[in-house]
Amino acid sequence: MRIYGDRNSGNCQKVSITADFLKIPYEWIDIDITKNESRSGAFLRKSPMGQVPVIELEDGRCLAQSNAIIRYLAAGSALLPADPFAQAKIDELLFWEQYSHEPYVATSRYHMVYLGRTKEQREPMRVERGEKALDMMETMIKGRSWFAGEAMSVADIALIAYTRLAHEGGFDMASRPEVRAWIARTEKALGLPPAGKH
Ligand SMILES: N[C@@H](CCC(=O)N[C@@H](CS)C(=O)NCC(=O)O)C(=O)O
Repeated sequence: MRIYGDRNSGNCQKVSITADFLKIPYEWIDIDITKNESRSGAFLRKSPMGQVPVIELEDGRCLAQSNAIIRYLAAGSALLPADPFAQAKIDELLFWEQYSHEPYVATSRYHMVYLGRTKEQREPMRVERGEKALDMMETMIKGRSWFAGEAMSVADIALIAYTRLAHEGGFDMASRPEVRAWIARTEKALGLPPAGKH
């Protein structure tokens, strides 16, 4: 399998974290999004969506969208239980992450890390909604170890990717002790070095 990605992108990190945890071998192909490499003709033939991550299987089939990819990689493993309702509860969080979290937390980070904006130059609407998403996580994880079910799942991987990097987007996690404890727990379970200030 090949993973086309940008190492600094949380969406791409979801894929390498899942593959590493499940010991799925892969070749990593760097795509520099700042040079529009995901919009080249060769890349668009793999995925017309023109974004990373994309995986390419040995038979040439390609799959885009980080959460679709990690769900595919995790099929049959402990990260994705077989029970349909348990899977749907995981999907609930994967969709929520993409609609209510990533566009605000990840994009604010993108503006600061990739575009070099200051914290003050972030878009107020994204900051407000990002803060709301992080508060929602604090509520959801209270009294639980993992976001879905009784064990770590792909939902935790999808959510940790940008949450552990939220400080790089100007978000202060001090008022979210439950989320900080979950980040530490999940990083440990995944064998990840701590991402830092949370
Ligand atoms: N919903 C997509 C989002 C992918 C995405 O936004 N990728 C960014 C990097 S994090 C990208 O490729 N940006 C370059 C571009 O859009 O040209 C996913 O979860 O994979």
